[in-house]
Amino acid sequence: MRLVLIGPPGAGKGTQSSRLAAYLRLPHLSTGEMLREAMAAESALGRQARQYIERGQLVPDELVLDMVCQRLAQPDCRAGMLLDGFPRTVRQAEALDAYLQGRGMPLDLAIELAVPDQEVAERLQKRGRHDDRPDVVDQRLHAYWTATRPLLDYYRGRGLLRTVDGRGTIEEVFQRLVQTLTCSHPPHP
Ligand code: B4P
Repeated sequence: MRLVLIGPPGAGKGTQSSRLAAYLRLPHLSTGEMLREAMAAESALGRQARQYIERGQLVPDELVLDMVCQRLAQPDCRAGMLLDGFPRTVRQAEALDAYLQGRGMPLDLAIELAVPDQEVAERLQKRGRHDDRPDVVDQRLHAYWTATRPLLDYYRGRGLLRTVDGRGTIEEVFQRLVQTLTCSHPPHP
C-alpha cells in the first residue's frame, strides 16, 4: 500500500505515521526526519535545508525530490510505504505521481489530518523543537495554507483524499485512521 499523510505542522503526522506504519508493516518515510538527520550530519543537503527550516520555510522542491527519490528506490519501498510530510507542494505531488506511475505502483490514498491552527500552535508550544518558536510557527502555518493546502484539491480531484479529525487523544486519532483505512481498502494485517 502507498499512503500519504498531509496536515499542518504539529497535526500529529509524525506521531500517527510511526504507529500506522508499524500497524501496516510499511516503511515510514518522514521528510522532516530525513532533513533533520541531514542537518545533524552537517551534510551538504543538511546545510542547505537548515536555512529554510530555521525560518519556517519549505525546503526547495529540487532538494526534497532528490532526497525522496533516492529513498523510494530502496528495496524496502517495493511493497509500499507511508509518506509523512511529503508531498508538501503540488509540484512534489506531481513528481511523486510520475515516479510511482512510472513503476506501475500508483498512490492508494492521501489522508488529511485536520487540526485547527489554534490547537496546532498550542501543541507546538509544548513540544519546543528548534523550529517551534512562535514566529517560525506562524511562518510554517503560512507555508501550509499557501503551498500545501492546494494538495487537498489535487488529491480530491483524483478521488484519493480522505479527511480524518486530528483532535482528541493520540489513541482516538489512531483509531479513526485505522477505521478510514479499513473503509477505503480491504482489511489490512
Ligand atoms: P515535519 O517534521 O514534517 O514537522 P511537523 O509538520 O511539525 O510535524 P508533525 O505534524 O509530524 O507533528 P508531530 O507528530 O511531531 O517538518 C519539519 C520541517 O521540515 C518543515 O517545516 C519544512 O521546513 C521541512 N520539510 C519537511 N518536509 C518537507 C517537504 N516535503 N518539502 C519541503 N520542506 C519540508 O506532533 C506535534 C506535537 O503534537 C508533538 O509534540 C506531539 O506529541 C503532539 N501531539 C500529536 N498528536 C497529538 C494529539 N492527538 N493531542 C495532543 N498532542 C498531540
